Amino acid sequence: MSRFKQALAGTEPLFGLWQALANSYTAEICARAGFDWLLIDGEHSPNTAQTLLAQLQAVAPFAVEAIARVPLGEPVAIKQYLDIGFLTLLVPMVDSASHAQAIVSATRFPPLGSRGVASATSRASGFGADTAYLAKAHERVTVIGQIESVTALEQIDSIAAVDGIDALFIGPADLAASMGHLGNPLHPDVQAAIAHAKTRIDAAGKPAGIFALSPEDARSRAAEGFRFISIGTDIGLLAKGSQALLALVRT
Ligand code: 3PY
Ligand code: MG
Repeated sequence: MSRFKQALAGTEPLFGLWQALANSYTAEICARAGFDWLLIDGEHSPNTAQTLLAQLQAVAPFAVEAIARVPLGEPVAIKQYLDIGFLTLLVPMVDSASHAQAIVSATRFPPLGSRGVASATSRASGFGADTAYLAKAHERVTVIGQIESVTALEQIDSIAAVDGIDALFIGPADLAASMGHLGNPLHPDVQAAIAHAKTRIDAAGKPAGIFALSPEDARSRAAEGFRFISIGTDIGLLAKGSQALLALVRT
């Protein structure tokens, strides 16, 4: 079983930090802080395969799970992210069971799925040194789907039931937008939808994750039983920290 799946099966909530700076230096600093996981964002941040790889290498010495968010749930990105060595993928905008099945298929080599084969040339296989890689790769991968639209909410039971979708992560920003509350994830209707989604994910017996909107929100989400919770972003820390420092000096 993958490391992250094992951690999700434990009892302590796993706290993570969003990496949106697309930078290996800052990823290394954040890895040192002791988070359970870092989310390296290929959807909204200015990442390339090279910057993703550099961040993965920078955090490798630390006991932190490097989760990569692919730009979209399609095979080319999934293949490339797995080949460079990410073991855990967060896939945005998963709206149907058939999409979820296609995503899982893209993470497995035939006959289990449809992932294209690179073995001796992939970092994931230790550049060929790991001779068990092709046979074992699917056991090491964790696939997390994002629930972040009205359509996904309607389909949540069938999405959660897909074998190989290991966990589901609620994206409050896109969910709010999809519900007509752009920029207002704290709207009571969005909060109610999140609570409903959590009960459905629980009913499927899968771990639920969420992007918390503040430290207080993160603590409440942990108390509600969310298993993995993003508690901030690298950009937020830098922006707030730099503003606060200047405010201390410039009166
Ligand atoms: C969202 O809130 O839409 C995200 O994708 C991140 O949580
Ligand atoms: Mg989103």
